[in-house]
Amino acid sequence: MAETIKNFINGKWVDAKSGDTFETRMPAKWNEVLAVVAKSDKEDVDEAVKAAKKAFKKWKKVPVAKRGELLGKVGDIMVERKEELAQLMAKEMGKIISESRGDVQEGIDTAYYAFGEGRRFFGKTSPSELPNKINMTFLRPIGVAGMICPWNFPVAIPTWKMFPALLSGNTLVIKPASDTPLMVAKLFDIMIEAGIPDGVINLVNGPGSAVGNAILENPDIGVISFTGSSEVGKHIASVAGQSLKKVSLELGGKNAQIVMDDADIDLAVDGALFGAFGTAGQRCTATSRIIIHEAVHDEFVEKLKNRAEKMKIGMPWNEDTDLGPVINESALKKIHSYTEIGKKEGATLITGGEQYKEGECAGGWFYRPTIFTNVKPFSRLEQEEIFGPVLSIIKVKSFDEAIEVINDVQYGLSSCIYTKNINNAMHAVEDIDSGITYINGPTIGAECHMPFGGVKSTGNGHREGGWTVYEIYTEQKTVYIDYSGKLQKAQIDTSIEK
Ligand code: UN1
Repeated sequence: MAETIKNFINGKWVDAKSGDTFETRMPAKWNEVLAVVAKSDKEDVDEAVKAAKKAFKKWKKVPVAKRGELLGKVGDIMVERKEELAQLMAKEMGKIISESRGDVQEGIDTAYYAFGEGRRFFGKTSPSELPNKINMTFLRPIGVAGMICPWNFPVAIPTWKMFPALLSGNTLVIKPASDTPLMVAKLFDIMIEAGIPDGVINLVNGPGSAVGNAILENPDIGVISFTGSSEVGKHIASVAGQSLKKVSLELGGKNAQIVMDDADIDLAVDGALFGAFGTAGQRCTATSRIIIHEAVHDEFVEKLKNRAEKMKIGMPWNEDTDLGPVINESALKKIHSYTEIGKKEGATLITGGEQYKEGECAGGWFYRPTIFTNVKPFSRLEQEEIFGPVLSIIKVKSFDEAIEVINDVQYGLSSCIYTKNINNAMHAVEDIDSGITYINGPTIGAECHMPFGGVKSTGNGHREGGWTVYEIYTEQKTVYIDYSGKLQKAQIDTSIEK
């Protein structure tokens, strides 16, 4: 039986005003309809924003420690329901079950981090340049936050956006990805159960063209958070710029793993397999390129190919499955188009390169783990984000050449280097143009309490995660307190009393 997913506006589950709906299906079994979802448009968004704007007046007055306690409770309920959420995610998004559990865990971690922040929502104090005067800052919420979410982390990413926004005292309107509305609806059930007041959290389902754009254009939304492609990110920044909204963008990646001649090759192969084929390559942080020293190229490639070919492709909810489906047919077609592009560009396809249709996998969108060698820098295969289980291997002669190749792309999210040489490792930290660099670990696996984001076309300078996400959802208030009892003029009263 398909679930029905409504919108949640002003404390009530409601249909889209138009009464329209759309269906979601399982990536692993496309014949099965999983949910019938409210298909909303501008009218629904505007009503949600109205409710959020009204609720903001009260919510911002709830002490931040109390808001934190509510989010702690959200975390507790998520712990209780972790397995149920993970099983549902494997169905809805197709993520293999161990990684689905990890996705929910990342949401739990984010809730508990916000809980802690509720007791240390610090401003700064500073002495004044004048006597008998002190200066300080406070953090204030912005107002209504608009959130537009991707499907690849159906729990973690919505929590990265919602929990810090709520802790900071904002109310919100969120649009889940059209492929994964069920997980966000379940998160809403949990937040309602925890006692988040009516109007504070609002959920509007529907296509980006209608719901997303209505969020961008609504004048009462003060801050927008978006995770998705760089192309859509540019559109968002330009529309939201018209009303001077604050915008936080987490966009594309073309992440690479460098493997040096002194690396532990088995460890580097482990990292590449997890980084490239974990979540079927559908992470912003996925390893899309291996940049490898020629001295260890052949050994690495042989080991990687063997391991990739042994990966068990299957239903994502089975414990022994290594690789699940990709999200939908158009994703599969896009991924396959890069196999064709790679062949035309003269790269060597050593394994994969086709849809996997054996047994019950025939009913879903499965793609074999795909590896190309002899990939040339500046080819499309090497430059463009694919968002699937396709890995390009580029041979280099030196560390310096590896750094040049890794940086010669428009993106800069994650990166890693496998080496035993501390000097190489530290030069990589300094010289790779990316927001994240791992030493002797894969490009995926960011932890919720650390800043997350990238440079160049990967974003616009904000960082989700950690303490930095709170900068997105707050404004600074600077306060000067003069206890001299007389008019003191900054910049003018400069003499020192003798
Ligand atoms: C993403 O793909 O946008 O670092 C997020 C990781 C995960 C988060 C990825 N913790 O791979």
